[in-house]
Amino acid sequence: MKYVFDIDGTLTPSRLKIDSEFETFFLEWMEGKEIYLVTGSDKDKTIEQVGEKIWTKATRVYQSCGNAVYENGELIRQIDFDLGKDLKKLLEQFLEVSEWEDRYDIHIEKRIGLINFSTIGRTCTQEAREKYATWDKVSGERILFCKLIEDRYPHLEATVGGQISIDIYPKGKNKGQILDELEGSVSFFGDRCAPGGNDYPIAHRLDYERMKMQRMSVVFDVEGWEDTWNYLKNIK
Ligand code: M1P
Repeated sequence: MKYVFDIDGTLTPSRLKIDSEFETFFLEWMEGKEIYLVTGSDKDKTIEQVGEKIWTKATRVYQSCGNAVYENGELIRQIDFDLGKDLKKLLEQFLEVSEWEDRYDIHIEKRIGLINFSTIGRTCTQEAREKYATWDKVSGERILFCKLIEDRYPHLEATVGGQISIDIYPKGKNKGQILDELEGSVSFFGDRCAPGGNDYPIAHRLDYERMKMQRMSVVFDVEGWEDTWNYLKNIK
């Protein structure tokens, strides 16, 4: 069995460090198992969150939704994706029309194979982040922006990942792509498994392949890292 874990909201609170007791448990739990991490985030932020030990102990780490792949701490593969002038203009228009007023820096972040966009800005405080996330649930801003991007650029995909931002990448270059190189049974843990979430492509593909009897799989649609921990206590 291969175990695949999303990070924000699944192994850690969104954009925060892993709980230290859970870290100790998880490091022991990883022993002798094939563990894969997949996140929209980049390497530095992931290490900041789960720590170097978990990051290097994992069999493979898929950063930027699988568009930058690391093994034993080494980058083994990546795809390029440039923010064109036209998309940049559209994202700037989003910043102009958004009704969210409390703004910070870094609205457009270029990562390997992925662009991360946030109205509030990546440097926002934890408190502002929580407020935006609550407002976004009601206003549906991020879902709307994703739809507008996909309608205008059919060759791109935009998904809601964590609390404040959206991830944009070439169509098909989503988390589901990692299954192309993972043969056999897979257990996946993610907190954004509903349509529009960045765990959906992998959860949906696993469900589909299970129904078609092409692969054995279990999808754990978790409500947070505590939920993941509870499931793992029963998996030896
Ligand atoms: O891994 C989930 C998401 O985590 C962050 O989201 P946010 O800052 O919106 O909470 C980002 O790194 C995002 O790219 C990533 O998908």
